Amino acid sequence: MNVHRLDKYAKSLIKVAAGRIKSSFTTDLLIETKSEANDLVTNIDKETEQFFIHHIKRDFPNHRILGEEGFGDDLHDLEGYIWILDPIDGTMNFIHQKKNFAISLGIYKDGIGVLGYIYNVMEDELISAAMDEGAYFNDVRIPAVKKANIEQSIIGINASWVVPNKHIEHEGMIKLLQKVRGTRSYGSAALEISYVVTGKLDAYMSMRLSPWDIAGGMVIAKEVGAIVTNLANEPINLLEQNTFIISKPGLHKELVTNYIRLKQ
Ligand code: 2AM
Ligand code: CA
Repeated sequence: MNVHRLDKYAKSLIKVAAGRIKSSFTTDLLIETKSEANDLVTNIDKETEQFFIHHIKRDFPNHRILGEEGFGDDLHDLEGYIWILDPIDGTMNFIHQKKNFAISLGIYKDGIGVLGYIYNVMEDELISAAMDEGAYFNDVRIPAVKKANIEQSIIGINASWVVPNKHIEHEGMIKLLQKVRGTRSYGSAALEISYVVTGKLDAYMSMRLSPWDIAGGMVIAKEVGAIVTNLANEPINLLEQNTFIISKPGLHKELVTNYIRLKQ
């Protein structure tokens, strides 16, 4: 398999899928809930995933697909080529704001990240990376992330972790808020990861992300020297949900050891 050809193919599929998503704005959205009232999915999430799968299965019949909406394969291992896809990351933003959502895609071979993409559809910003070949913002090479320190950092976190909750000791989050320069929450894990790899955020963390939220971002992170682990400072498992942190160097260890106390 020629990686450059696969890269060109994946990019073109992403751009065509994005065009279809934009065209959908003229039609009524069909909105449903999944695991809970605020876990949303639309007909466009589903149609976009099916669009990818139709083309991948036709052109790469032995590749497998792990997609958020479940139209892909039922995976129990990471052997061979696997496309890990979130057709719309930030579905709530897609519905409410018609912006601030991304197509997130990672292509893995035997569990190793080969190609990664995060496409901010409405801004036409494609962050991409190929293993050992660096990361790009559209066609411009992204430099390695710089070392950060906690006092001067902007951290992506969700406000719900700062009040008592079942996942994390919120006192640690309050302590963090008082220490950092600022916090942000954008409502799309893939976009927040893209902001860390391009230096706009210094770290981003989440209590529960699925493989498709992070698979593309992990390939990109590696190419720019951003650190990715779960919140217990262990490697991510792409076959299950994980807690998650991506950080510039200089921050990661301090965040996971001094501020994050998981409850489970
Ligand atoms: P989604 O829009 O594809 O559902 C919102 O803070 C971020 O968390 C989004 O990237 C969103 O992805 C993701 N997310 C929302 N609910 C989730 C859930 N139940 N499990 C995993 N990720 C979730
Ligand atoms: Ca999604």
